[in-house]
Amino acid sequence: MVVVVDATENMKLPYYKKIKHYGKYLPKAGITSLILNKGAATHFVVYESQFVAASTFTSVVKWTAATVAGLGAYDSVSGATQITQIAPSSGSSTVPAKAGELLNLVYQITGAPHRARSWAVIGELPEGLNHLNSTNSNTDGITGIPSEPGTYNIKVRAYKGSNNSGYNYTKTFTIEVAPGSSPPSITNQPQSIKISSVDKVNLKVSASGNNLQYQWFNGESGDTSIPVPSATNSSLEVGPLSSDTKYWVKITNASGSVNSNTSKLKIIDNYNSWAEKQFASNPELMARENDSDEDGLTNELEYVIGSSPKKHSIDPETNIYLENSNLIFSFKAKKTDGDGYSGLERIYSVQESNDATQDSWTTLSSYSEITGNDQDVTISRPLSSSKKYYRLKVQLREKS
Ligand SMILES: [Ca+2]
Ligand SMILES: [Ca+2]
Repeated sequence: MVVVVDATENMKLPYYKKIKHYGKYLPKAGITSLILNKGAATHFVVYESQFVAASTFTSVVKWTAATVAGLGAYDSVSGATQITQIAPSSGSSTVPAKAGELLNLVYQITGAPHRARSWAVIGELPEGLNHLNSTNSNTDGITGIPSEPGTYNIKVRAYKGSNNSGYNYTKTFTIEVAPGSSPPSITNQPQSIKISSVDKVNLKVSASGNNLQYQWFNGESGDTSIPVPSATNSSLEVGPLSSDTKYWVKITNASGSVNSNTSKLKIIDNYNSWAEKQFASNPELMARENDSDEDGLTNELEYVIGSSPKKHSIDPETNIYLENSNLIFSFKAKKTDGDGYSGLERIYSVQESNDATQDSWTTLSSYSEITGNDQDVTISRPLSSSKKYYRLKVQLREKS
């Protein structure tokens, strides 16, 4: 059933009215809006403009304007039998639609000597769309809110008889469902993490929205000067990295884009990452307690003090001697440098004891936590009559 309500003539018009005639009334009636809406039944209901203004279907209002503009073209349809799209794209065999937005596809058969008694849709409709399935009407439609973007070819068929019987005429329409109008929104940001210089890590981002495209960049979020080549997925494998590195990802779809937070990868090395590099060709020598160069220093100790685990290490820079009744103790506070020390600093403390037992060591307050920067450190202590022991405590720790 086609119900036509005219703004000026209102109910005086014949209740049944072909949409074909509608264009003729349009200028006179001054109706600016035409809505085809799937109501309680499968009626096309045409509202007047005031009603549209109160409607919550803003997308319908947009559609309405296109329909009115297209009515002129529709009126030029002539004698041969054909099925023509009235809305939303008058006269076209392509039907534009958008995921998440209401589509009202209306088409009409013209030129046929008889009223169409029944209609059919052949082919799979996009999810969310329904066939209005008009009866005794030369106008039929498909309505609903498509959810999946894509291109869908369907046939609509008008039958002379009821229940899809008798002479029929078929028209193919291509429904093109464009991505929805929601710009991407990030649900899970890529994390900032600490890794060692031999690690690989997967940065991941999650976002909502249709047809998302990803591009990762180096640097602070928003800085697009250094795109990461071929980094166009929701995850990005990075590493091994030799220094702190920042990444972020831009996510785009047809409706907009969003920038992720900056993911800061802080490189903090450890014994394993140092040993992996030192013993790349002999991984069986990697154990902490190993002393493959037989200099009496375990691998772990060589790592901490900064000597090579592969050659005999002598230390000409640590000295102890007497000078003018003072005990002089000197050493070089070595900087952390090279593979395996990213993000770490070397800290020295000088300790003394009277008997060298385990709990007897105390740190000399002026020589506590000296950060190694390749500087020479000299300690002068007056000789005492009693026995004194000194030791150098060396640690690696995360740079402050
Ligand atoms: Ca050694
Ligand atoms: Ca060594």
